[in-house]
Amino acid sequence: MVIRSSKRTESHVNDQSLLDYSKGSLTGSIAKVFAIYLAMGAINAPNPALAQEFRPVTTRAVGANRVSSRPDYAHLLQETAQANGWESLEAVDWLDAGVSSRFRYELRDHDYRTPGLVSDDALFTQTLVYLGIRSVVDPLRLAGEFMDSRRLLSERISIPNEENFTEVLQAHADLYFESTIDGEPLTLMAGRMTFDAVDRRLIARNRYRNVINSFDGFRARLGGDRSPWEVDAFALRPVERDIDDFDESYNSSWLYGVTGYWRAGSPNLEVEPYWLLLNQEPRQGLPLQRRLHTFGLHAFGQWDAAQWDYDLSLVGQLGETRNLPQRAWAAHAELGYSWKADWKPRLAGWMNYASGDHDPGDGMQQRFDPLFGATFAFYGYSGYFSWQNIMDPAMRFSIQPTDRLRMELIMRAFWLASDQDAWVRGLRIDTQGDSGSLVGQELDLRASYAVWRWVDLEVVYAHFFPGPFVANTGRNPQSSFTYFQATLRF
Ligand SMILES: [Ca+2]
Ligand SMILES: [Ca+2]
Repeated sequence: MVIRSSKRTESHVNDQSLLDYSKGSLTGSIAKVFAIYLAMGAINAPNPALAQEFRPVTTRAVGANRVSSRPDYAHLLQETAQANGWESLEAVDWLDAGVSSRFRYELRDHDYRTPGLVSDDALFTQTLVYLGIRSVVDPLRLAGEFMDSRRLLSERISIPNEENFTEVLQAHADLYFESTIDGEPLTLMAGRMTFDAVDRRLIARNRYRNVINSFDGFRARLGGDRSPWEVDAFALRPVERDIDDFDESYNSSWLYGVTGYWRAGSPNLEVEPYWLLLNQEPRQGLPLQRRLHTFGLHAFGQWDAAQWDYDLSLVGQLGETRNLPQRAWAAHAELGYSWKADWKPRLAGWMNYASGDHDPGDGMQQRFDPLFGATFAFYGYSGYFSWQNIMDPAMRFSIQPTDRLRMELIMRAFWLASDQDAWVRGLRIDTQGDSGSLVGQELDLRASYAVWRWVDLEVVYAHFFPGPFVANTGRNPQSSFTYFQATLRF
């Protein structure tokens, strides 16, 4: 990963210098342009394949890099065999396989997500097994993923986001065509699937959360992760989680979407427009009615030899929730600077905004709905916030002292976007708006270490400092959250 990103920077610098050369040469003689062009060609000549390969940059915003289909712990068995010297398996070039086993011990002191501000500890386990078959009966491909998520040592009531026993997380059949329009691949998928869309703020394959979102239905992808452009369209039923029984989806709830990815402007500008429609009819067990159009634009890029980076997201939402008309919006704006030093230091500042309900009596819902988005890295490790009714500026400093070690420090502050609407995850509201809007501040620390190729260790500490809104609406002790995590991959 590290090697790849530094390669990207290098090739980008080369592209830029090529550009500068040709720009400067426009004012000079044609012969000079031609000579430089020949010289560049000669330099690139030893490895034309590398020079031609398009490697768009990915965003540096925390948590916003998507995994579009196969989970990151799964690999082509041939590659795994070569890396480990398993000669008997080196010919297996048609099977993707992987096992991930994660153990996380969590300590919570005054958990604001519970009415009694419970202090508790828990051990979370998550086992994932992935198998994918490709290029045996092409264009037909098959993929399946098993998930087992458990919570031990805790006396709190069971939560479907934390526990789900022996579940089918993915099971889909694909038709894969290597080269279609403009030479781009086309993938038609049907079945149960997980994936990240755009910047993961509205549809995500969860990384921190012990139980992962999945969907049943159809998806068509034209283009791949490194294509200059890609269109991804889907019609899916969100899977409803059941701790003991098999999860199911229902015809009363459908999520439709079209997302576009334009990467030709890499590294300076990549643009991702999208439209999503969630149509959820009330039914027993899930009484919430929602019919929401969510549309937006995500843009990111780097400049100045990749030292500066930015990430912008702007989203509108129209429709209805609980039969009330809904008008809401949300945004994220981030700017980062990376120093050219061995420790790869980066300093970033950002603002998250999501509208809240202005007035409980105006017959309209203005609180943004984050759909199926991730929250952990975006809005604080404590898990007290999501992309609804917040104004959340943050500063982050990160370093990478070695290829294996990453450390970060994030300072965040949270205001209610509307002081008449709820601190949603804190389960508190003052509909009069007399309790102020500053909910509090959070300090997040994280260190992760790759012990060797099979094992990752991670430590997180988060401290929450409650503000006036918390003091004016009930008990207001400081709160902390710590975890130790080990992930084993095979
Ligand atoms: Ca289940
Ligand atoms: Ca309202």
